[in-house]
Amino acid sequence: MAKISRRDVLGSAALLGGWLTLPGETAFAQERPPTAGAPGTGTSDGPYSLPPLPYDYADLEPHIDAQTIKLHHDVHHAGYVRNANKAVKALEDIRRAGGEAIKRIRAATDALSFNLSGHLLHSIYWDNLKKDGGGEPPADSHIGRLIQRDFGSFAAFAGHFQAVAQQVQGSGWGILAYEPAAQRLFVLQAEKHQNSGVWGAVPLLVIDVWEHAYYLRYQNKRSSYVKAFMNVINWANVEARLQAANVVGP
Ligand code: MN3
Repeated sequence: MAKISRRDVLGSAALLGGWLTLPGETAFAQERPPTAGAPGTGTSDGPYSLPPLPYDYADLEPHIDAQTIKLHHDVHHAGYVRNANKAVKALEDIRRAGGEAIKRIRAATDALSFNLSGHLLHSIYWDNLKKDGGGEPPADSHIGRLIQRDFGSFAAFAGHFQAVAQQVQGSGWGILAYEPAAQRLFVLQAEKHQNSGVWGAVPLLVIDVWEHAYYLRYQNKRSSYVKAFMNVINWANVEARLQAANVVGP
C-alpha cells in the first residue's frame, strides 16, 4: 500500500474555487502552486485559464495513452476554458446591452454551466492521477477511514465507483464526493458536465467517461478504461481535497 508523502500532497491539493488552508499538521497551503480556479490565475481572455498538466503526456501509460492525454488536455480541456471565458463575456455584454438582449440570458447561462463545470472537473481529473498510482489509500488516512465507514470496504467502494462510471448514460463523469451536510461520501454521476450533481458536495475523485477520454486506446470498451483508471489514482491528492473540505468524521 502506497504511503502518502508530503511531496505528493504539496503538488496536488486544490479545490473548486481556489485554495483553502488544510487543517492541523498538513497546513502548508501557502507552498502549493496556483491551479485552475485559484484567484488571479485568469488571463486577458477572462477569469479562467488552462492549468498545466502535473506530469508528462506519457506518464500514465499503459493505462491512459499519451495521445489521449495530449488531445484531452490541450484541445478538449482548453476548449472548455475558452468557452467558459466566452460565456462570462457574453453575460457581461447582455447586461450592458439591455433591452432585447436579455432574451439571450438563458443560453449564456447554460453555456457557463456546461463549460465552467467542464473546466473545473477536468482540472480535478488531471490532479487526481499520477504515474504508478492506484492501490488503496492508507487505512489511517481520512479518505481511507471514510471509505471504510461509508462503503464498508475499499473493495465495495471500488465496485460501486466503477459501476457508476460504467453506467453513465452517454457522456459524463463518475464522482466520489464529500457531502458536508451529512458529512459523508457519495458516488455521484454527472451527465455531460453539469447535470445530476448535488449542490455543495465537494468532488474528490472524478473519472471522465466521455468517449474522448478513452476511445483511442479502448474504443467502445469503457469498462476496460474504468478498470485501468484505478491504477493511476493519486490518493494523496484525494486525501488533500478531503482535508481541504474540512471533513468531519472518523
Ligand atoms: Mn473530458
